[in-house]
Amino acid sequence: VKDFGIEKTLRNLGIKEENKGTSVGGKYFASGKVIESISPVDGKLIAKVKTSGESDYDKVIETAQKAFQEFRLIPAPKRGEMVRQLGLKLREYKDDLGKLVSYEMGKSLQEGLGEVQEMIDICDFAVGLSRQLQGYTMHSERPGHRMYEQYHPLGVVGIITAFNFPVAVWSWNTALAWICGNVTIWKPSEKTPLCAIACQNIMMEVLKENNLPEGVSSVLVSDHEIGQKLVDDKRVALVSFTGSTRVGRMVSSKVAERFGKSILELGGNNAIIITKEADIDMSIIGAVFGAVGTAGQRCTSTRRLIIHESVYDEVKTRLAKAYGQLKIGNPLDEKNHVGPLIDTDAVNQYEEAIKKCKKEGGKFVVEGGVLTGKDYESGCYVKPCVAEVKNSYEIVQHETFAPILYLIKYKTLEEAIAIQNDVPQGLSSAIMTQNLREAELFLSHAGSDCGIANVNIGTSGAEIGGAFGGEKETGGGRESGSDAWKYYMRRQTNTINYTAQLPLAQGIKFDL
Ligand code: UN1
Repeated sequence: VKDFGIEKTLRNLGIKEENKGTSVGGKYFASGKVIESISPVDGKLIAKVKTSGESDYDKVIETAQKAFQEFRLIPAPKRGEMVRQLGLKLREYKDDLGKLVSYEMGKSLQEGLGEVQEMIDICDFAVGLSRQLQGYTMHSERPGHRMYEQYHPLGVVGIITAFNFPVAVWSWNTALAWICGNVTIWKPSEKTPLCAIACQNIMMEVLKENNLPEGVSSVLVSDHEIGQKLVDDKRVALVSFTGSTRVGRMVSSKVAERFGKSILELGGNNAIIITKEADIDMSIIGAVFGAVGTAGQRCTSTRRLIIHESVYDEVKTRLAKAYGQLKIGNPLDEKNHVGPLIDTDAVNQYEEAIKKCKKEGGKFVVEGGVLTGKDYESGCYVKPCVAEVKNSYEIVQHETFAPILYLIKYKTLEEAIAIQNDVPQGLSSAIMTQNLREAELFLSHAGSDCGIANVNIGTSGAEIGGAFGGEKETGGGRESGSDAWKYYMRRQTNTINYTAQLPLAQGIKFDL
């Protein structure tokens, strides 16, 4: 069996046989239980991690708070310089980190490298932004007065991330949080702790080389009880949470209860509408990549195809043919298109969803199933499948993190848009059409209700330059590009009187 150079990759990234899961700057704490990181690729133990315990938590928060006192005074463009250096390091470590992502999480090497590329891109974006944290100036109604607004850092930012993008989501949050003057504490998914440790090791080099306070970047590998502490902790000004709608609902209300801020990136139920005027070749590529890329474990994965009746049979036949050509196997081997699911729990959920779909009346055009035997020893490899369904099925309304694609037929575009919107989630959406009227209607206020709406592109693979996030049960948060940085700062309006009089606003007279 080829080992794809994993040993060397782990060494290069500073991953040991047993790692300490909490690191604040150069200090390590690990009084919690030991967890094992098992690769879904081959079912082998990659390394162990000693997690953080209760007693570590306060040390992390206190160090972070102390670091904030210092870090907020560093000019934003200088903080940008720190992020620039992280971007340079990520370029150096790209191959290793991409490989670790692929091996620990199971996505294809191409996609692992793509994820690291997203990290590099957001660093570049944040460097420029560090000179553009701009507020408005306004004209005061009072003579000799000046009004303007400015943005200040929040303090400690907590980042809770999911297994499916085990490195990129950290960097979308940290690159912005840092240039804005915040310090960060990352609670990664327990399913991908080594990716987090590798990122922290890289960031540590940057902090050391620049003599920056430890506590600017912390990692807290721990169970969900410690994650819950971050959510409840008044000292954590902003909680950025990526994960399920179920947990997100809890995070949202807990943080709101203490008047903290939150950014929520929750589930999606993303559809592509394929109209009668679609380029079918493009539609097939977009749909198949959207549905089977990352084994259907992106929050932007394509879950539903809403297809015009006149092209429905053609799309169905061609999809089945394309699925027949998919190669499933070790994601580090570039000849394979589809890697494993994250773990056997995910496999159970996949099987459960197929069962439910059949029970509700779904007809499978491409059958699913769990793969066994040589090269599939981890038990995490499944067949991407396609079913004809009604949008109203309970299982179709629900996000299953697996490569299951649902086909739905429509007659009018208005009906297609209504179907597309008729789910609880609102992350990503797309239309395949060469007709301007169809495209514009889809993008209009009467069109898609999602945070992302694309034309002639699939639902996944958003660029970092745009704001990323969605509506409804997706949580409403925005990360990454555009003006998402504003979430990481507090706004202050300043009015300055440079006269010797004190006129009051609204014309109020108050003479003593
Ligand atoms: C996610 O699945 O959590 O748009 C994020 C995409 C990627 C990000 C996905 N850039 O598919």
